[in-house]
Amino acid sequence: PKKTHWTSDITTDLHGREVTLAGWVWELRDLGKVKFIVLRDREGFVQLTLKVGKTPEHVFRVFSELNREDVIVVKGVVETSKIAKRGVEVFPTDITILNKAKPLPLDIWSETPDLATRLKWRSIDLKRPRNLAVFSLASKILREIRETLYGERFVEVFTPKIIVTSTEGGAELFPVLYFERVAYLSQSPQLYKEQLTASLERVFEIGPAFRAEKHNTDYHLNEFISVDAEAAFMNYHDVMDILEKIMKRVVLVLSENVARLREVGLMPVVTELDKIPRVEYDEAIEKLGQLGYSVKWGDDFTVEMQKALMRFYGSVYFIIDFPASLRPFYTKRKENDRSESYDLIINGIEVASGATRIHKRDELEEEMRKRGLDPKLFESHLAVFDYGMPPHAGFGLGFNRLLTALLGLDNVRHATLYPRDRYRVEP
Ligand code: AMO
Repeated sequence: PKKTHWTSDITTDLHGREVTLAGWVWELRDLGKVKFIVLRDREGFVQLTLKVGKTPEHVFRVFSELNREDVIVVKGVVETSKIAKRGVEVFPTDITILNKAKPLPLDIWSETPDLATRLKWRSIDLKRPRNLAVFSLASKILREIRETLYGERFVEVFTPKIIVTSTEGGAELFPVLYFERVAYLSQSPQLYKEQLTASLERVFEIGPAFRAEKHNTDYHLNEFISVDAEAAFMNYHDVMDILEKIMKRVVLVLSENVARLREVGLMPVVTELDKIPRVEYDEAIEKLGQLGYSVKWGDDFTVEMQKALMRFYGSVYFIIDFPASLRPFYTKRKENDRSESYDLIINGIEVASGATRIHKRDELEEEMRKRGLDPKLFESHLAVFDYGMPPHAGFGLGFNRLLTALLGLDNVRHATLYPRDRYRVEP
């Protein structure tokens, strides 16, 4: 039997229509002559009502066998109702059990067990309405990001995840045995995306990035989804303009979905976004000084500081022109030891970072040496710069962090289907 409708499609407009639904038994209530099944699917819930005299006898027999989380297909007729949630219910004419479920090892109905227990049983935990809302939204946001980038004439690419050189600092690499040699899991598509600007001009990639960060914080994963973009003939302000376009569309999607999100207890950041402030690093230090933080020039900001800056700039802002020493070797310098770089901060969390890049081979080599990196190890990358490398700029946006920040979650693991951290490689 084919699923003709999702629970969210069942509205009063369908009064009198026959539908076929499929999903899971969320709740069973037996009031004698009237019995209720609350059916869940990804999109929400709908009430199925069984009434003596109205509902066929064989449907009652199926009801008596049902447990919560059994998988069922239901054929029935939609009717408007004064008492049912959302003003609509379905009177089943047939129910088929596709699979039985044992009692669940954790409560998904009323309690919220601790995160460790939930992650241990992650597939079951994902049935929780809040998680369904988070990950349905995640997909919608990804679509907006892709659409925006397509609109700006970017092409989507895939670069290798097995690599030989570090891009974001050597200490955070996971080694892998690659036949007779050691290779590493990619920390970022940085070098490939830059190389591709010399041919495809504007590229983006959405894929996993691996970081062997030892510290186990609320905002760090060892594998996260990175949205990387890189464009020839652009500088950092041009790519910030693109991030701004992305953010405007993302915030719009959030506001379209705000009802469902609030229903499951989430407090999304929905602010009017016009121009996202671009705050110079030096100014941020000064403002933090006013608030009593003593930050030395050359220090990075903490989450606490970034949250404090929201007082001046709202919940979404860029910090720009970081000291060059704080940024990776490929970042273009500007005067006074600053760089053409930026971070995007949402709700105090660094969600993206990017820069104009160096496109001259000799400058790039010099920056490598300054950071103790041996240019010889980067020969295959550097060679590309000899044959027509355009000026270019880009960003890397942490998708799990973006969700975390937008939804006001307290841990990035809530925005990750199957988190990988220091103590978790399963499930
Ligand atoms: P960076 O290292 O700042 O820059 O990473 C870019 C963005 O990725 C996210 N992120 C993480 N998310 C979860 N867990 C982690 N361990 C983690 N590390 C990073 C953050 C961060 O802002 N190549 C550059 C980007 C560029 O310049 O284009 C880079 O990787 O949201």
